[in-house]
Amino acid sequence: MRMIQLHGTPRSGNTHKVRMALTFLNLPWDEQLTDAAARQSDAFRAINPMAQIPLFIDGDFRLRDSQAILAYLAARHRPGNWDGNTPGERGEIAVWLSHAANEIANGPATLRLSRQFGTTIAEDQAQAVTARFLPVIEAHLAQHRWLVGDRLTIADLAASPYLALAGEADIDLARWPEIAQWTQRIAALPGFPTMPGWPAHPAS
Ligand SMILES: N[C@@H](CCC(=O)N[C@@H](CS)C(=O)NCC(=O)O)C(=O)O
Repeated sequence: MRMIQLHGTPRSGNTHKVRMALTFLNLPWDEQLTDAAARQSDAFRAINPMAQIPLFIDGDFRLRDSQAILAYLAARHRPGNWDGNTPGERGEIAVWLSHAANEIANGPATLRLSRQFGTTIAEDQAQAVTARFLPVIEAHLAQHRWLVGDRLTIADLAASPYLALAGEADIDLARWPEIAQWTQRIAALPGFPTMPGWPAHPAS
């Protein structure tokens, strides 16, 4: 049987978005460890000119970018339920996918890169983006159990990993209880694939 290939690393939150989706969809896949050196290889650049993970491959079909891969998997396997049943839901999901690729990537995920991987970052800028965004999602989650609608969607899958990993970015989630509870709620879903650094606690 043809097997999905996922290029990633165990500590890549972007890869974990796809790992969660594949697990919840019960789709078998092979994970190809693609560390920094492998990402720079000619062989990998030939299949992903951005030289980034995650990269999703299913036969002749290749897709890069975690948000794009989630959108593809939802459209293919959970249309409506995971990517919005109405134009309004689709728009709201797009807001959170956009936050995942912008504020979350440039805020908490960037802070984590400096703490965990020694990357040189623009610290003030990453702190400012984080300080602007966290109160917005905290207030939203105080009113909503899931980011959009009354169920898990790809908005939750895209936005959650780097917020669950906030401790590794020196962000104290005790200050953000709604975010903390939502990441725990996701971790409590049946079959949730664990990730190093993602605290596993019983969810409310
Ligand atoms: N927009 C991309 C960003 C992917 C990304 O930044 N991946 C990181 C690992 S989590 C990476 O490959 N970094 C190496 C690099 O950018 O050179 C996505 O959401 O998948």
